[in-house]
Amino acid sequence: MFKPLRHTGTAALCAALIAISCAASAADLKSGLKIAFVPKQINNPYEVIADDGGLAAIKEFGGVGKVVGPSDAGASSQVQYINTLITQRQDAIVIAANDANALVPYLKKAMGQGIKVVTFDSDTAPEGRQLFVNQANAEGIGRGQVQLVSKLMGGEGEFAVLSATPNATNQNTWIKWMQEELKKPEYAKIKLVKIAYGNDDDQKSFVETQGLLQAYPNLKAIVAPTTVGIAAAARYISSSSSKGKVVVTGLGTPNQMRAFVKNGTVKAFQLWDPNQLGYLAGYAAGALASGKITGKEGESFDAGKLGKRTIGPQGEIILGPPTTFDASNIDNFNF
Ligand code: RAM
Repeated sequence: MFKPLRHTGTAALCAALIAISCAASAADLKSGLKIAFVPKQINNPYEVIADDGGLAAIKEFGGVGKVVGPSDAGASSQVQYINTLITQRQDAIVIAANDANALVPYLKKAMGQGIKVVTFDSDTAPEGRQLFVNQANAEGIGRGQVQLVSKLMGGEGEFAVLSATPNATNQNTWIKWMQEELKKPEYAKIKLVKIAYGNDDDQKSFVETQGLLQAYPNLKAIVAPTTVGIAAAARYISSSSSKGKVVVTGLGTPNQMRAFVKNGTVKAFQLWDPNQLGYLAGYAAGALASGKITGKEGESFDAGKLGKRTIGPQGEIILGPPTTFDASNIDNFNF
């Protein structure tokens, strides 16, 4: 009896050792890399999930990760954090940019000192970073939002967009693609009447929702391509006389939207897994700071549980297509 037991123990130990060495050699990154995540704002639940994914990736490859950033989604508020990270000689900065251009000089300064810069979620102009880890194809997100709202509105009526900040690179790009999609003849009876900005601030987004309903009495839908905006709009509408009359859709986290789907305020919305977005960005930063990649199109790197990923045009890496959530599948998701 002793022998087989000892045998099993050895086998288990070998398996464990193989697992450890495989994990270490999978990405084969430098150990002890200092990588800092700078979200759009630290108190946004979406950004928190993404940052946690980044920290998990950094831990996997033996780096030292941290998250620093402002409590408002402003570009000037991010500058002081970038400057401090430069002084601290981080190996990489992973940032969700609150403006496409305003941060570029500071990020250029970081790169000039050998710090690798990765944008994720919201990009800068390409000269401000070496890589952009995008949640999904921007054109697909924008067109997809119009396709979804059109379906929910029955193909006709007025709708408004409740966005994040006026300078948010990601929302502005998605809105541009929404407007492009709206040019198609099948949307001839749909009209985008207003783009409002809730600044990814819950209270402001709530008040903007109220303002839209007052200003546009015939409004049939609000599309909020921001997790903060959609949750605030749904909360306002769920306890107003517009419930059941005005469609609320956009991009939201299943955990924030679940109650509104269950109470009938929201029929369907979309998103990707923010944790995977941060995780992918963490690995991209690790690969860059280890000299495995330089940011050129066609280079590949190991992204842990997400497998091998390849850099596309203009240093962009795409996580994957979004998911549409509704009453039939929302309980399969927990983020
Ligand atoms: C908000 C932020 C973020 C965006 C999501 C969908 O949390 O604006 O940048 O990607 O919504």
